[in-house]
Amino acid sequence: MKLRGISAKEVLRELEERLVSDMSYHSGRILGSMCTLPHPLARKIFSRYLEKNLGDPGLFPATFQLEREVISMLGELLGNSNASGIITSGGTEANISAMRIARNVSRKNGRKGKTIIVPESAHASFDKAADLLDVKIIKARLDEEYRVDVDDVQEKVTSDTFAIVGIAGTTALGTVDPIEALSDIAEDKGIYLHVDAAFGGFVLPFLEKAGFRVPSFDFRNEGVCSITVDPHKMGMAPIPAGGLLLRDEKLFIENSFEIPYLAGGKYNHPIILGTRSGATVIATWALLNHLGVEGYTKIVKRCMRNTRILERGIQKIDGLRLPVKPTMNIIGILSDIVDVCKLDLELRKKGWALGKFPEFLRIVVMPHVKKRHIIEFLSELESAVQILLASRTLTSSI
Ligand code: 0PR
Repeated sequence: MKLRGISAKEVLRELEERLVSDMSYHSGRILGSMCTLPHPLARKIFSRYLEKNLGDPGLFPATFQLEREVISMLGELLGNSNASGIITSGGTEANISAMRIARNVSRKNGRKGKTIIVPESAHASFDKAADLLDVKIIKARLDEEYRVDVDDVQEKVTSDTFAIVGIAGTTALGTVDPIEALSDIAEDKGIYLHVDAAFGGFVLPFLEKAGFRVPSFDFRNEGVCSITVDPHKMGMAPIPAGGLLLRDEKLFIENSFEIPYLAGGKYNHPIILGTRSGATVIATWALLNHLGVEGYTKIVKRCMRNTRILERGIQKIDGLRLPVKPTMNIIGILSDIVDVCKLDLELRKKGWALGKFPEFLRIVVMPHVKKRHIIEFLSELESAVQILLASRTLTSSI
């Protein structure tokens, strides 16, 4: 650290220079991210209320009230306006907290609480949860549509199982697990069911409103105990804004940590963080009110239109195919003739940043990805495939 600070102007100038190598959503070249440019209104509000700390909500009772309202709006969106919940730092914290609550519930009921069953497609946050809670994670097979195989889940359930996880919008392909069937298993065996709708929670309800056929995934399934839903993904809220909704408020209260000495008065922390952003909550409240169901439906419809353009474009390129028809604005790219790792490298050379999974590449058609970016991408994707095919022919002819 410098002994004597430099002027604010110099700092800003230096930052501008130093940060040029960061990618920008404006470029349209970030194709593999579930985050996007925050909505302009959210950006404005976020910077106005930076000091609000919901780790000590007694000091900020009005912000705390807005959080209750956000939770109630999200609950209503996800089939239960009485849901309880909290805005978290992201989907990871929400998923870890849900697994902790599930483990505690099972112990309270005199069960062993040793194992969770998640789909093979589950986000890494469940591996983190298992590690932190020191429990075993068992991964259930996927079917040919990349959804969890319910029979495999059923077979893997034992008396040690304390939670089952279903995903509504998988990280890799945006597929939705058969939550109804998982809910039946959970109810039948008395096991906690958590739904990770970190991404899909801000997409599926609006797709439904737009007339798309959407599988049932929310609290309307009786076995669903909690849902992760992240405003900082398709909700267009500033980072950090995840969300954890619980069907039963009692579970929140019973599993929180009492902090008696707070300046605002005693409060029970139900999640991992202590000090946490109130600005993000206020910004989320503002967006839910400003955009409303109609505004979000418009955004989701636009993303889906672009997804279809991308889908058709990929299908026209020889040698490429989709692993599965997109359920939402996430697309996989698979190839039987070129190595997708090499394809990814080729695209990276041209400045495109996609997600890379072992078998396929992933594109998330977020609001910052416009039609013109997709058209440009498709043309460079086709040339990248041709370059790889040409180099393959060259190698095999030597
Ligand atoms: N659940 C699901 C289904 C997710 O896809 C993710 C993150 C999480 C939970 C965890 O959410 P947080 O990252 O908020 O804790 N999915 C994205 C992914 O892994 C996260 C991400 C976002 C990665 C932007 C890259 C990026 O540029 O793809």
